[in-house]
Amino acid sequence: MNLEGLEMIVVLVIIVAFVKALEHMGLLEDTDEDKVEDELEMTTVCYRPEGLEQLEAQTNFTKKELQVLYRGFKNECPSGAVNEETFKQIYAQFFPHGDASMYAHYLFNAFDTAQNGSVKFEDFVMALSILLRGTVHEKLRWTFNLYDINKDGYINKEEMMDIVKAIYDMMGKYTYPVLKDDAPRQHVEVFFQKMDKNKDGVVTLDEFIESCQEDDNIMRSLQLFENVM
Ligand SMILES: *[C@@H]1O[C@H](CO)[C@@H](O)[C@H](O)[C@H]1NC(C)=O
Ligand SMILES: *[C@@H]1O[C@H](CO)[C@@H](O)[C@H](O)[C@H]1NC(C)=O
Ligand SMILES: [Ca+2]
Ligand SMILES: [Ca+2]
Repeated sequence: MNLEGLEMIVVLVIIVAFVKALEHMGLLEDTDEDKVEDELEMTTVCYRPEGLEQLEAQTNFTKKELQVLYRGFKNECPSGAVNEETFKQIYAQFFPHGDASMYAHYLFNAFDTAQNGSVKFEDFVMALSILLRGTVHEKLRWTFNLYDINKDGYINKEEMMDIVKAIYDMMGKYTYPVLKDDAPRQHVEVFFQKMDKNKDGVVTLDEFIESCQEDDNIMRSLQLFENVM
């Protein structure tokens, strides 16, 4: 596998994980509409989602899609909110040969916009709407936010190194045995050569969006999101 291929993994992993998570949540199965409706009505004990109408207006999902998503979400997290541990468990199931805990941690932080350790159904659906149905600009901004671990508006080399290492750990040594020990650092260097236009050592949102839009592979992989649902 060459570095060009690895470049793609960074973007693609999110997609793969999403499709898997959605399948896992039963999203791609047939559901009984009336039953979902009933369950929504009854969910008063622990948690009630904000009006579906409101979410329908805020996201690019139909009411039907939101009902199905809610059902999957509730199966996975009966309390109505996901925590980091849930993310880790879901990812561990899909990357059994590696250690997905760090990647799940970074991904969870990107969903946890309030940064308080819990992701509610509304937050989850908003992020999903951006990733599946948002504009290219919105998808790239979301991805930038995932890589900007300390949320200071810049991606520095340490952050990119942490993300790349987390992806390598998640894939596991057996999946990519040809990778050498310095592969993560090489990958980070290639990433910065491409993205850090003004060579000041950090990648800004503008640099990130501009560079991604110049890259056919990245643009094509973003489009894959659109066919998930
Ligand atoms: C986290 O913040 C959200 C939004 O401010 C809030 O609704 C939720 O209850 C908070 N969760 C925790 C565990 O504090
Ligand atoms: C919904 O889609 C439109 C058009 O692609 C986009 O402008 C908007 O930001 C999207 N909203 C969300 C929440 O995904
Ligand atoms: Ca940063
Ligand atoms: Ca720069």
